[in-house]
Amino acid sequence: MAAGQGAFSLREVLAAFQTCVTERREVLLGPYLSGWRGLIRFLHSLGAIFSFVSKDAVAKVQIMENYCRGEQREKYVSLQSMVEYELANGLVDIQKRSGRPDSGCRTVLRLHRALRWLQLFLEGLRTGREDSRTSVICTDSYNASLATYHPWVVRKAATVAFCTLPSRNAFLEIMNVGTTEEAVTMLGEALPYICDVYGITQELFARHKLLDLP
Ligand code: 1PX
Repeated sequence: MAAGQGAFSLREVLAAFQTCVTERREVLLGPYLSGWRGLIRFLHSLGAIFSFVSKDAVAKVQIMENYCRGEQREKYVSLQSMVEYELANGLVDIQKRSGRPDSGCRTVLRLHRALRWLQLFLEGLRTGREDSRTSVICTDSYNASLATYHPWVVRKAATVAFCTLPSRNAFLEIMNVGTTEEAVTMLGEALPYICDVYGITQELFARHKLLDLP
């Protein structure tokens, strides 16, 4: 099915990360979360074996969307305003989790770590040889990023699910961007924006010592 006829293209999904960053180098939560929503839709199309991943991702996006629509919504316009507001009001559990609702900071941190996986994975797909295996690219990207933060059982389930991924060329095709060459070109254009969002967030969280939130 062509893009625009019901199927969706990963080009539009990744474009959300382009619109995230303002001239003042702030990361806007609206487009950031709609980027994640699009990725989760794409994940659904990869089969039920990934439902344990999408459930967790949906839950985290939902927490953030609730903050963005809630009473304090003007504090949740950007990552910068969120960090400032939550820290100033003692809303972030720094050492260990208390009975309080999950803060925006700890929730975004989980998505931020997953964005690093996405960056490595898409770069692996982009630069991979035609006959390279998506499962290997995905496992390598995961081991170099998210796996560090996951217990054994999650790592195991993830590795099993990765084995079901289609070949690199089939994967590039289901991205619905056109030919494999066009998909590779699109990835080359989109990745710098994802790297930018990742870099700004990493710097912000590092500056406020928020990179290890429980
Ligand atoms: C062209 C490529 C597009 C592919 C789209 C794929 C979208 C993937 C979305 C992944 C979002 C994962 C969020 C994980 C957040 C997390 O680390 N959560 C853990 C910690 O949370 P907690 O609240 O307890 O501190 C939680 O334990 C995680 C559980 C679920 C397992 C996460 C496995 C992540 C694997 C990532 C890649 C999967 C998709 C591969 C498809 C190509």
